Amino acid sequence: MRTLKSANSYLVSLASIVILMLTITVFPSCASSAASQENVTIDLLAKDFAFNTSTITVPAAANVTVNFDNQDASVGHNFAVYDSASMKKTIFKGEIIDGPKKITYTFNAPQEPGTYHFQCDPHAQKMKGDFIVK
Ligand SMILES: [Cu+2]
Repeated sequence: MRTLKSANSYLVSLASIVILMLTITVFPSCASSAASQENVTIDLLAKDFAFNTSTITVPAAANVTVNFDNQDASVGHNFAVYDSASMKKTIFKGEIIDGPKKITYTFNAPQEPGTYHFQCDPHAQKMKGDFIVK
């Protein structure tokens, strides 16, 4: 009886140690994924009805800052991100500003890596590109 009891308490201690070790092993990965939310700044220029880039790449879930510079006088441009060119899902839609003017947009990149779509809403046929999340 007594040996059985001590064997049981030995098992309980062993289980506690295993749980503790699992907790220690799992927790740092949670901490590092939270810390991986990076800050990214993109300088984007709109001039002569064109963006200065056709590809923007950011890390997943990044805090994105877009310094947008519309240099077209009396023309309204913006920056917007969608799931695709068919615009089924809006990731971010920036305010349209008439140039010459600058504006700072901030938003969170999608968690899911993939190739998304960015554009200027009033000129989506010409002013567009790939918004890549890695
Ligand atoms: Cu535009």
